[in-house]
Amino acid sequence: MKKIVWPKHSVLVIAIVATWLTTYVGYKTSFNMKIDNTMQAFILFLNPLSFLLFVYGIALFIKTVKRRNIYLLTVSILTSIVMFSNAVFYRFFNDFITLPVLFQTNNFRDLSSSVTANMYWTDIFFFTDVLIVYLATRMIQEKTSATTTRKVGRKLYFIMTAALFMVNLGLAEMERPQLLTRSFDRELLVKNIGTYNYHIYDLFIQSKSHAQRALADGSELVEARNYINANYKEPNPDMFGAAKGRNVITISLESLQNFVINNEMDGHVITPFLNELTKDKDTFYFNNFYHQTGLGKTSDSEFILENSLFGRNGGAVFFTNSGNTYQSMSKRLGENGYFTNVMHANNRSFWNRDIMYNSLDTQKFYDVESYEIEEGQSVNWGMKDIPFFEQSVELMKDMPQPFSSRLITLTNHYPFDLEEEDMLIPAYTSNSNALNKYFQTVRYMDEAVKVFFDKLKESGLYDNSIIVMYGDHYGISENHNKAMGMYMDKEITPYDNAILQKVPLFVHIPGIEQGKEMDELSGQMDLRPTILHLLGIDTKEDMQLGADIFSPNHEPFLIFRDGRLVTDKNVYTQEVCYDKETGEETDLAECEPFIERAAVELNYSDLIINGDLLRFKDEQSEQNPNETELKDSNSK
Ligand code: GP9
Ligand code: MN
Repeated sequence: MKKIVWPKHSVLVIAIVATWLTTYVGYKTSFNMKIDNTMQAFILFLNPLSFLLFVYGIALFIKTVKRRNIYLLTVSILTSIVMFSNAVFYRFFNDFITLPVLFQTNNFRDLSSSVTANMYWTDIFFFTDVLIVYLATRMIQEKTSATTTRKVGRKLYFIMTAALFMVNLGLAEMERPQLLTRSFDRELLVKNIGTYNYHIYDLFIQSKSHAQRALADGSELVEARNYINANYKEPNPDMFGAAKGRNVITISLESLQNFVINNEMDGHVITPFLNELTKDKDTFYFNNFYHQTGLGKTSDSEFILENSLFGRNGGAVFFTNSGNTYQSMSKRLGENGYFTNVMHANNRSFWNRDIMYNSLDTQKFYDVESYEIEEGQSVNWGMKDIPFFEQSVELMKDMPQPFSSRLITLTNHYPFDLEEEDMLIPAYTSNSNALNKYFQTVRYMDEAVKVFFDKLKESGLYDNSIIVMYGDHYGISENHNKAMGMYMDKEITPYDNAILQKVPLFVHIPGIEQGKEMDELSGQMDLRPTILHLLGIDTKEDMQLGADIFSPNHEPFLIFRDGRLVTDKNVYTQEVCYDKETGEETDLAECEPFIERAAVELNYSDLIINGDLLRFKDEQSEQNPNETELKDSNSK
């Protein structure tokens, strides 16, 4: 092919502009980033540039044209892969990729159905720049210049790049003060410093947390312990030990949000069985209870339940800190004579469970190998909930008692696929396929829970058990706001999105006859102390951030992993304080003391986990006779 002669560095300039524009168009089409003003719009446009100038600019040091072209092409491919992967990830998690997630290779294999469901053929667009760079390298012949001008030009180029980066940071700092020091919201980071710089920042943060463990000593534990002790809530004497010695069955209800409870879809009741439980005399139904998970989804909810600590801000703590020492609920139960196990018909390695359960002192994991999955018993992510529950009860019959089993359901998982025979209600009609099908899989899960209760009664285990059921996290992400708005007949605001994170909690204690609907504002962090207290196990010395929901002193204060929060009067989200009653924006001062406290609690949780501080706890309690006494009285 005859090449056209263009000025020096044309290919480099073309490559930078091509990737810059592809990135920007990618931002606008594949991510749902809220832009409030022209300055923010400008920062978003500008933010890929400094990074691209820098990486592509390295080509200026490469002497041969051939090598330089290969380098430019490689950069364009890598940046395209970064954008493409983020887009696919975003569709599912509504978030940008953070490094620890990339190391979750096991998960990615299993997640493949979600990943493929989230890959669109239009994603080929992310590689437009690769094509342009390729054509440019083939078609353009550059003029040459003298070595001296080359050197001067190079210097100037990198000075300008650094200057542009500083301008970008300066504008970002004006828009979001203390962005890099305080903010952990990935969307804000990407909006302000760009995807590429964000990934470098993420790398920095992650290595820092590795260093944190190495640097931690027992001293931070004392501070965290003082805070936790000061916030300890005495159990309600009427409830403490109300289920002493009974089996504990916790059920993680996949993606179940509270809005479906006691609600209808086009005249169809969505959760008839659970609705009955809300009025049942043996059930406490919590209608103001929130999930507190982050990127680790189900695994985060398990982590919170076990430890009453938050998961990690980036990635899943089940992966990043599976080697830590924990003081889990399973451990406490084991010390009190319980056979602790988890039942979940999925691969052992998913969410790194096999490794993490060891650290959590879970004695047995009934994974997919423990189940017989016959023809027609599998859908979507794996075994259907009904046969799963049926077989789980069979397995329970052989367990030593008292046992503690956590059953993790699966059918109501995105993308909410179901076979025709299991569709007990029709689909909804909106622009969101996910929401349309969600009602049907929720309805199926409700049926499965009913089957479980019946089987448990038949097995004779029911009377000597308590059943605690909770939604693990949201099922319908903010990407479906439009369809949700149609269903709820209102426009969904960030305030509504926060409120939509409510998941149902049922505490079913056969024979207690005091059950009622409870509206105490509470969350998953409260599960551990609540359950242990019901069993008559003291938690006063435990490093937990949640509190017993039945405690008369339980505080109405709920913190999300990302720093959003809910109190009895306000909701704080996206740096806006809302009046809880009206959903209208209100004075930030109302939220401020809580924002501060939320930061303190999240920080203690992070310190404990990143520093692996609980490994120092036993050493310290040896010097603390109080703790030893408690352990003794518990084991009696
Ligand atoms: C997988 C199941 C679902 O085993 O727990 O995980 P999720 O994607 O909901 O976190
Ligand atoms: Mn889940």
